[in-house]
Amino acid sequence: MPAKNSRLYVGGRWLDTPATFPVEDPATGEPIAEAADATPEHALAALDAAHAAQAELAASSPRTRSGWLLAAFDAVVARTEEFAETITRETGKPLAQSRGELAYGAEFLRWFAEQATQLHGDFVVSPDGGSRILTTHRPVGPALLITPWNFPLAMLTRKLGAALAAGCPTLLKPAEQTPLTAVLLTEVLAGLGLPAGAVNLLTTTRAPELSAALMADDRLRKVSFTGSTAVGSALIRQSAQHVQRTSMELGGNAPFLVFDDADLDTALDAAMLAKFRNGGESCVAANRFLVHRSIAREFTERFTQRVRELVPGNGFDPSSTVGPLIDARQRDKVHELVRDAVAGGAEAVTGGGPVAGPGYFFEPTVLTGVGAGQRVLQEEIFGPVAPITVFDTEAEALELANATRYGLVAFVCTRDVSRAVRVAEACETGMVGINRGIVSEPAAPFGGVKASGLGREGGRSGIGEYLETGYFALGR
Ligand code: TXE
Repeated sequence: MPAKNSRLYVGGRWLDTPATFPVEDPATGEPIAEAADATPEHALAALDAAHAAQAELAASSPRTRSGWLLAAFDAVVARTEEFAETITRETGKPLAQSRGELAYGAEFLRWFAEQATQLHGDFVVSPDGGSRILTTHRPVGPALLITPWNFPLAMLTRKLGAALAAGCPTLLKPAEQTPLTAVLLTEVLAGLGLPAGAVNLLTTTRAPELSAALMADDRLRKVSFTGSTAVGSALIRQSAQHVQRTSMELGGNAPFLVFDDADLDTALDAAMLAKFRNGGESCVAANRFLVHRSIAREFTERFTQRVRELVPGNGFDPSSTVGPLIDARQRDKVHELVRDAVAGGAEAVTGGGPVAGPGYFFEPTVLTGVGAGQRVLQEEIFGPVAPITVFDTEAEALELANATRYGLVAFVCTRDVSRAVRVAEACETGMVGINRGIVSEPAAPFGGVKASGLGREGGRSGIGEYLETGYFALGR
């Protein structure tokens, strides 16, 4: 695939910038394209355009917004291979997983197309019978959508679909590692006849400056962010000045609990998916495996065998099952966590270090004997590393599962339905996967509690993140 240089998209026009930045192929470390490097001035021009588009979007009919999103869904799906290749090019993930991301990401456009026409309010008679309350919805206003590099298409469509369905103009700020998928999506959207300013694209290396400039302007009404908890907290603080709405999908530290009555084949399939899909670079990746002592040996042996069969390699090679980490910084972070665990007495029963050669590959790794306080159990690993800890009782398993500041997802493997319900309810997380390794889908209200975030993306509540609820009070 030829390298493709990128431009900004502001107010319905493509813009070149004097400054550009290189986009790297993480499988080789080689540059593959130059992306436009937006300045705060570009960002404010995009906000002008979004603000100008607000009235037209707010006045558009639900059917019109639904039509745009359905057209976007069709156009994205029609270009599946181009999207999948672009995703693999800039993230390194195996092509089959990029196609999977495309299918998943596109579904948010279709889901929110349907949601746009399903907005209902309430009609309430006050308890004393003296008034009638009719609830209303209106779009929050221009929304800044800041996305990470691990799912460069799906993280955008999950936000964009909801924002456009609600009638909010958008400013897309993709991660600097993965601007090219965002450019391709914007090209698709640019051909659909949306009002100029409804979608603006700001690729940049200057995310902190751009978002600070935008949030200092009270015409920006919403920030939806997916990324690290540190940046999410900083954005929440910045949003205080103009009381802008925020949605935050932040880090995770998912426990994966395997009880002694679990079906081990099911648990192993779920474990492989929960840990190694996307090379572990996912906020819903299993971060800690908690296994009942009576099955720990068998689980560990069979899991380790499956992990040894994984093939790290270039995503364009059909035999590869695990891609590289996104950049040297992420690879070094994962390596540091593994080194720290091993120094603290853990054993790497397979893997344990970077793969020699070009690119940012890390060996699929299983760690046993990890002490409770170690960093690898406290921090989000974001890589193909699976620490296994043994427990004796359900109460101990739950205590370990909840001993984290994060609360995005937990996984529970058991054949006992009562236990599944009991444990799922006791997990301090937004989501629980029961006998499965994946929880994300457009119909589900994705999101976390504690330091994992605020708000929900997808499901019936996803669109509400972009709507203000009001009411008309009628006397009689
Ligand atoms: O995230 P950042 P990084 C976690 C994961 C990973 C760690 C660091 O543990 O190892 O975070 O990754 C933009 N104002 N997750 O450094 O910096 C940035 O340009 C406004 C979990 O890549 O949070 C990018 O678009 N924006 C996660 C986005 O924020 C800022 C996904 C994410 O980058 C900004 C990614 C600022 N001050 C990482 N600083 C998940 N929840 O899935 C950065 N950005």
